Amino acid sequence: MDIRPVATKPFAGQKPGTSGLRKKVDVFQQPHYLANFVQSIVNSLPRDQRDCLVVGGDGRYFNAEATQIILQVLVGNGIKQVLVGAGGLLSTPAVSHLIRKSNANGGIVLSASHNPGGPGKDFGIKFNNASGSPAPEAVTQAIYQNTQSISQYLAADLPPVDLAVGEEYRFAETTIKVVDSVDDYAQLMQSLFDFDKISEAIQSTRLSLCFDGMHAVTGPYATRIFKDLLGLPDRALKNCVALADFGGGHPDPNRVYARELYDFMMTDEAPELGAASDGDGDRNMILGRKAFVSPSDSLALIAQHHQSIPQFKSGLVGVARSMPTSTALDRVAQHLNVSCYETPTGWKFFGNLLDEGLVRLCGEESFGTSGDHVREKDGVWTVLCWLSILADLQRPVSELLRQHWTAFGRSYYCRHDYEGLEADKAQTIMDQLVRNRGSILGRMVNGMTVSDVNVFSYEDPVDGSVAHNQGVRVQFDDQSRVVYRLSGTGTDAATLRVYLEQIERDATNQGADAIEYNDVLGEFANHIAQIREVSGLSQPSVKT
Ligand code: VG1
Ligand code: CO
Repeated sequence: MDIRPVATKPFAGQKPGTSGLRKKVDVFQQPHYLANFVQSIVNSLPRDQRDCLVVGGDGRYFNAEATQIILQVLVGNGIKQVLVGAGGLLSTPAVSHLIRKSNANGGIVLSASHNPGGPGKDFGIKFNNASGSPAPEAVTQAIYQNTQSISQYLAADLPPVDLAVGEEYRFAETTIKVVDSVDDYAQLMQSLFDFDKISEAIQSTRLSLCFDGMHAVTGPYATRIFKDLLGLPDRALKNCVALADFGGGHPDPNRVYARELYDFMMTDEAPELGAASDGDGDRNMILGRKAFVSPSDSLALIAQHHQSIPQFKSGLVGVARSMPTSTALDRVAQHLNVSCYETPTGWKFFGNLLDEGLVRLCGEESFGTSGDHVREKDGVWTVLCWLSILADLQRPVSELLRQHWTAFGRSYYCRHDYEGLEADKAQTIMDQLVRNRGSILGRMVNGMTVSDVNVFSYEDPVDGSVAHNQGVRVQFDDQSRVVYRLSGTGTDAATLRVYLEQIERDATNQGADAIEYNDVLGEFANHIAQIREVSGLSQPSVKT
């Protein structure tokens, strides 16, 4: 077997976004494109941090071929050990755990998360550091710089590597070990939750679940954990066979794309809990019987009832949410007397807070929640949190929600996405908002007055790094707000995200639909940002 330097040239635009490098599959399929990026990851690692790397992906189209290319480059570079999930499959939280458990120097995740997969669809790659966290900006920047000056990569002429569980190979300086995709993660979950208690509630029919795997990577995880270990019946699991094109669907667990589950949960026959996960297993949607739990509320309720979750029995210490996520968490944190951090969008910003032990629970409005057991958001873990809460409190989800709103007020929350914008127009909208600050201040809607317009910057309290330009906030005198930011995960045109939050403290007004409740504010948001004038879009493409 030869190891040879391969001459190459930089590709423009290999710049990681909110969560890694995401492009159309055919972009990744170009000769050298993926190898260049992987070599740049290796180059960004100090020489003494090239001992062990984890590799795994969500199984989408091109996952198998990409895994072989990555192995060629890692062997070419003499990485001492590579741990790869069977069939090249690992959920994103499972990669994070495996990195931590095996003291690896980092890991490579192949995923475009909730974006569709298949020919002509999306693919992605990201690097996680030794603590299992998505690489911080300084590292992604170094990787990007490298891609822009690369002239060669090292590749080994490997035969096709059969990624059957238990296989172990030795090529040149490298040992490749193929690990079961689910084992380690399932063991971690068993160590964090009281499986006996949940299982007992299920057997006594006090607790039931319907989980939709959306034909994505969580299928095998859900089957092992919910069916084999907790004893839920087959009918509790829907779409749990992982497919390369996610069954043609959009593996995004929200009311639009997990419609079937949502509709079922709104019927009298629904189980106590409904849940879905995304392409790579880090997102989750939580539903009760006839109750949708917004991701921001799910985070706040997990914090409120953390005593029902064994992992958090010793207390939360601190919690964190991304800036656009609703302030429901802040009110619970205040009540619990723990600190609450506000970070930019993207899980990488939670890494330092978790590593320092400043926070134990984090979440984002985009259907992401997790704790200090890994450094990624974690879909199946969130479902186990809810099963623990329900097994312990024995109250329906709808009642827990109502009780939360009565005690803390309800953040009526929703997000309007304007998709398919030309990049310069999207930027114009953002720039104008800041420029027109003076004329936006003092404007009124729904009896609320705009009291501030500002651009969010974040200084990391641990390493002092600063992230500028993380979205524009329009704040009202009653703590309601509108946030604008541009998506960093798309693969073609720009998406403008408009986040709407209104806080209702009157318990008699807390039963409305959040999307309808925010429609007037959404129109106001379109108007003050001149979205219609600049882009021609008078309505958002998606409301979630
Ligand atoms: C979106 C979400 C963000 C999330 C990111 C990755 O980013 O808004 O909260 O962290 O996706 O999630 P953006 O830049 O498009 O708004 V996943 O499940 O794709 O790893
Ligand atoms: Co995801």
